Amino acid sequence: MKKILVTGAVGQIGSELTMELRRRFGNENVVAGVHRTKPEGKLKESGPHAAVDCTRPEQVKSVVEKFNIDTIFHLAAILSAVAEAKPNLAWKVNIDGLYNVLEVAREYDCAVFTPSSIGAFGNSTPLDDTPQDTIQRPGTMYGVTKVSGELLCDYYYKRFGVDTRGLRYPGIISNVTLPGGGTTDYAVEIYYEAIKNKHYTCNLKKGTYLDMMYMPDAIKGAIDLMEAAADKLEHRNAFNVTAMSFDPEMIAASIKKIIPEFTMDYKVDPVKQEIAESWPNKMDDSAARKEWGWEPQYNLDAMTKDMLEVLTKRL
Ligand code: AKB
Repeated sequence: MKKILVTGAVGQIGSELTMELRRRFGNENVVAGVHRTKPEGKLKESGPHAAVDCTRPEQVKSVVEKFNIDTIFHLAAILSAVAEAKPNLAWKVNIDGLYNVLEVAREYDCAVFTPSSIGAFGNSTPLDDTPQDTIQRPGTMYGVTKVSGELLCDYYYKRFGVDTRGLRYPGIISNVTLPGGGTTDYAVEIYYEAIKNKHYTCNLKKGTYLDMMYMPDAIKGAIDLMEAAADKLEHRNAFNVTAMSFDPEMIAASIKKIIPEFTMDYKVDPVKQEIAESWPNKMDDSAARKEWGWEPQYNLDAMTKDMLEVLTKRL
């Protein structure tokens, strides 16, 4: 990785991944690809940025050419709840956008990281210890695009030799940029509300277990995978990765250890609830551990402590 482009660089993962890549590979070597939202603050000042709408192939191509890019972290995507509301947009961004990126990568010999998700699974997938290789019949547009994306990336590797790699991310919890329109967003919002109001109204039911991960682990995982020895990778594009599994009661209990007066009630969003129930309770990520040394650092209480410290200072 010498010259890197991050699409979706102002998004939840992109805003932090771009800064970490700049820290490791040099500010001038990491281009923040931005679309509607313009970069601000350190993200804008610390390195180059360029307009990249992944649905416009000529724009992707011209940025890759101009900056001599060799690695693309393709993060621009529509998340699960928005994808259910706007399936047409989800297809355009998540599939046509990925196709455009892969075509440019083929032409310019770039490696490509693409996040898949727990959303790539569905009701017929085993919910507990979800195997690396298992049934994938998701019933959401997000899931359809994620499974198709995994297959498309495999195809570009096998057919054209493009160095494609990817992770099946669980819900990502972070404190820099809010997620936009996912089913797991509650696990981020709860910390902000705990600080601001000492109360949170949760939109998923008690007992809804989902895999989750703190942002530093998500970023380290993406970079470690891209730096892993190619000959060790069997599952290039769709590694199960998880750091913890919890339900709303467990995250609330973890917050209560630090803010005892915190309370939570429920107002369930039926769309998000249905999506969440079709996703694994807990994935088996042993293939990632074995093939490239995946090992998360944060469990629920360590993440809660850090989230509350950071957000207390800021809010
Ligand atoms: C979402 O909830 O849509 C995402 C995901 C798990 O892929 N956070």
